[in-house]
Formats: sequence, structure tokens, C-alpha cells
Amino acid sequence: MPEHTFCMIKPDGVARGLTEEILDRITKAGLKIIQTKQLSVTPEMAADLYAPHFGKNFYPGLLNFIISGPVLACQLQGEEAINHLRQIMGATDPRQAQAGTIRGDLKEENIFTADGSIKNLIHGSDSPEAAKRESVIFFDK
Ligand code: IDP
Ligand code: MG
Repeated sequence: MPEHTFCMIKPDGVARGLTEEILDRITKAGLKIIQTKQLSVTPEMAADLYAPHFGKNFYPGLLNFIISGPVLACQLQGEEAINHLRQIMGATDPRQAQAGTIRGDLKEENIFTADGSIKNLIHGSDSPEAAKRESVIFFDK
């Protein structure tokens, strides 16, 4: 079934000039890019996006990381877009992400920010509910 998903090229991906490369991988995988927006995430938006992780030990570092520079927010569409995107992203920890995935192929030697967040280039919604919720934070406000 065609569905929509939300993704975001994180500050590390934009800063390293990997935006085109990552969008290219997404399109080559058969996902359609409906809308993109480059912006700097505000602390409020970051807290909203990562509310499910509130209280975890990596939460403060994650918020600092996501507001540290511009990101590219994207709305995608395609067959099983949510799972498909998650597959081409690869595992959360890039050291465990398989070859051929975005996180696996494009990882840096040091995957951690100064305060311990994992830098892994891309965010992708993990459920239809998350896709709706996250998309609104970036595109409907
Ligand atoms: P996901 O991005 O693969 O969905 P989540 O578990 O939702 O992974 O975590 C959100 C983000 O928080 C990750 O992409 C990563 O940047 C960061 N993160 C997750 N787990 C850890 C951790 O154990 N240490 C540091 N940062 C983490
Ligand atoms: Mg997640």
C-alpha cells in the first residue's frame, strides 16, 4: 500500500555535504520525495520530535545534536514507505548498520558527538502514527 513517511537529514549529513547522496539513495530505492524543507530545528521542535525518548540518558545530547546545524526535512511517499526507508537507513548504531545502507556506508570514524549522541545522518519515522506526528512538526506549523 502506498504510504507517506517523514525523514530528516540530520545536521551531520547536511554539514558533511551528503544531502544529494542521501536523497539519491532514497529515490533510487523507489521512494518519491514529495516535499523538502531546509531549516534549523528549534529546541521546542527537537523536544517535540524526540518526546518518546524523554528521560533516556542520551536525550540531552540528542537534543543538542539535532539543533546544532541545519537539517533537511522531507516528506516521502511509496509502497511500504515507512519500512522501506527504515531498511535503507540501516541500524541506529552505524557500526552495526549493514553495508549498502545509508548509515552503514556513510558513517564517520567517530560516530559520537561531544556529549554522547550517536551521529547517524538520517531520521526516519518508525510507524504511521509517528510519520503523521513528526511531519506536522516540520510542515504544518
Ligand atoms: P532511530 O533513529 O534508528 O529510530 P531511536 O532509538 O529512535 O533510533 O533514537 C533516536 C536517535 O537518538 C538515534 O537516531 C540516535 O541519533 C540517538 N540515539 C539512540 N540511541 C542512542 C544511544 O544509545 N546513545 C546515543 N545516542 C543514541
Ligand atoms: Mg526512532
